[in-house]
Amino acid sequence: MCILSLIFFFASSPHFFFSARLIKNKSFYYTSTLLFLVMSALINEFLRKCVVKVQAKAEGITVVMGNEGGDMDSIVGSIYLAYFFEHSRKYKIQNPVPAINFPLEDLPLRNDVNNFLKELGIEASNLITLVKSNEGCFCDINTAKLVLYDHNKLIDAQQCSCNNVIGVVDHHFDEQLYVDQTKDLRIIRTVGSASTLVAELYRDEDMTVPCPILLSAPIIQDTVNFEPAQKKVTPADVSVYEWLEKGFTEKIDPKALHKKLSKWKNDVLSLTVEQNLKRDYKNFNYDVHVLKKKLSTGISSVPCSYFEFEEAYTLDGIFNSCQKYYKDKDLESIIIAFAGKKNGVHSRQIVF
Ligand SMILES: [Mn+2]
Repeated sequence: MCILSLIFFFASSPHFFFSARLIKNKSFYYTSTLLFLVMSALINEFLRKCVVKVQAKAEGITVVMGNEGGDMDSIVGSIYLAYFFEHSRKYKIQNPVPAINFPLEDLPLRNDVNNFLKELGIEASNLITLVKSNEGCFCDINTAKLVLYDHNKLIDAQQCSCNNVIGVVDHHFDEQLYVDQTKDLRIIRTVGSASTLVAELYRDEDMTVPCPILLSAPIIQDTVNFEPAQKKVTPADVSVYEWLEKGFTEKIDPKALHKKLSKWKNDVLSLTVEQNLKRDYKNFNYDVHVLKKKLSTGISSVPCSYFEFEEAYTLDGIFNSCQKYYKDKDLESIIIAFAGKKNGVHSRQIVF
């Protein structure tokens, strides 16, 4: 009935007279958008329920937390892992809620995630955040149990909650931390995407994945569309993707999806300099015994060449923003690593 009324809508709109092909494409687009909305409804409902639990300070909340970088893998995978625990027969995890480990207002820095969630009709305003900001629902990890997802070591600022860790699901190098306390839930394997490990859990319990295209996105992203030359993909990523694909309501070309997500992700010149510094940022602390202090260095990776960056923001603009950023973060130095095309040739540049 919805499709019929949509067709009626197009027939009654002035666009109807343009061309039959356009009409066909448009109604197809809206039909698939509708399907996405239906599929994403389960995720939206789950996220809303989680917000209510956190706000009501429900008993024994278990936070499934993504890492500080918060890429597609961390954000999407933590939602699906929490949703999995909510319905799992095997794992008895109390009140699982997903959470991002960065301020929700920084979500637009992840253009690919932000746009894809929008496209699928997922309400990002219902994401729970572990870092206080003006947006979203804040959750205090001091009073919650924790499942670390897409990382297996708490950041320095969260170390005080290390006794709360009850599980780890991750694809990074195993730091061998919290080993005893995570003996019931410790899944650490080197695969292209941590979302592969999440999808495997659904497969093992024969559980339906809501909106499976969303869980496929980080796997496609992290394995560079399963490209062996990139040395990211493993047989497990391929196999679980093939399983997820069976749940798609329409045929998806992973190559086209990868291209679209990457284009969104690398569209950084529409951000401010400060947003670019924050976007892919890592902090390193070095103990310097002679100075009897820690030296703090920040590294920001920017996916364009320095020339494009300077053209967009001017040298003064970049300098001023860097100065402000490193004062705010209390750094001794900041390094910007650029990777982009210079005269058509891929180049890497480092600016101190
Ligand atoms: Mn990851």
